[in-house]
Amino acid sequence: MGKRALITGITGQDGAYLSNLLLNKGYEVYGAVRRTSSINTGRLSELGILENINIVTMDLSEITNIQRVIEKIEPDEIYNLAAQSFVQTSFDQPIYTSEIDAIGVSRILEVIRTMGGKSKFYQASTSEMFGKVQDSPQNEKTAFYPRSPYGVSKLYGHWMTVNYREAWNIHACSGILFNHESPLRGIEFVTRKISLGVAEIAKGKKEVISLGNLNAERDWGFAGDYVEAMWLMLQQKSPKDFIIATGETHSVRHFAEKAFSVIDVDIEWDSNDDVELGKCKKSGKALIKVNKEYNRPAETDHLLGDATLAKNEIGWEPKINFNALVEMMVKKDLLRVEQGPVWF
Ligand code: NAP
Ligand code: F7E
Repeated sequence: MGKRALITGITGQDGAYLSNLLLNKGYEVYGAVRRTSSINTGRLSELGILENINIVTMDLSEITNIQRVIEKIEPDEIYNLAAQSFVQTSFDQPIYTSEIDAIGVSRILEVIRTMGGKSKFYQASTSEMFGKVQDSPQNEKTAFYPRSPYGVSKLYGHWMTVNYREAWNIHACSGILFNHESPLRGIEFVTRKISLGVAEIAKGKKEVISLGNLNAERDWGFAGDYVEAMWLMLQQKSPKDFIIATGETHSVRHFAEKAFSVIDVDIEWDSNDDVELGKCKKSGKALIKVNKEYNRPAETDHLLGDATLAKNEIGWEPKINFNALVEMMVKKDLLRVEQGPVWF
């Protein structure tokens, strides 16, 4: 019989791609879903895998719930992808974010420890832990300096993972993943907000996309590539943490230009007024408008990852580059807008 994996956050972007990967590898996949009033398994349905997953109810705020689920399944591998993952929201809901993204990790680790430490554990750590970057590019030795309650909470989860590995000999590791995107990305994140906005503008369903800080730089990769790194990390003989990134950085401004180029629109920037605009070069029509309300109280200005260690030790490398990623996202949203409705 194949291995058993438990994935928390299975309804999210990464949960969908990781489930697909593990099912293809012959795993029995258990997906932890928290109770919501609306159905949110749309990503799993879009990949055509919902029927192949054993759905279990589990919320990271409830330790007895976590314990019962893990005791029942006895998973070989646990991938902890569940989180309040939107940085902007973490400024409004810092305590809830800590409860899930920080203490939630301790809850799972405690259950694994209590059960004798048999399940391997993957923690979804993040480049947001580098925040105000102390060095560039960032690698496994770069000092952390988180800039949001999300980043701070994830840093706690990261160090707890390291500590349970060192103190209790649990096969636990933390993947420090840089931003990864896809057509399954939530619409609140900037890349998907842009790809969907471009598609809606192309189909005459929207006039303008409102964005915040256009100059923020991110190392954007494809989520489908990144879940492979998660699996590879749990296949190591001895657990270790890795940076997962493309080694390229682009600004939000550049992402937007590239996305519009997919529908053959060239953007020129007009910052003469108070409000910066991105205009169609041909028609002069404003298609992007800067709205400072999207600015964050503290920003992560620049991220650029160095994944050399992952390449050398677990043989991981990204396959999809920046241009291909942008194109994939815009093209998928063009189809969705045409066929409607777009609901994740
Ligand atoms: P996502 O799409 O926002 O998915 C987050 C998942 O967590 C959803 O399934 C959500 O369930 C679940 N969740 C939230 N609160 C929960 C709770 N209290 N109990 C149980 N489940 C809960 O995030 P993603 O992009 O797939 O990212 C996966 C993980 O990697 C997250 O931990 C994220 O912080 C981390 N990460 C992401 C990136 C990236 O660029 N994508 C980079 C580095 C690290 P609902 O569907 O019910 O909301
Ligand atoms: O913002 C700027 C914004 O929300 C990226 C999560 O998966 O990756 C993600 O966090 C940048 C920021 O992602 C808008 O200020 C401009 O500088 O897409 P984002 P994020 O904050 O980088 C990390 C690695 C994670 O771990 C997180 O879970 O874009 N930006 N204008 C905007 N951002 C948004 N959302 N909306 C705008 O209108």
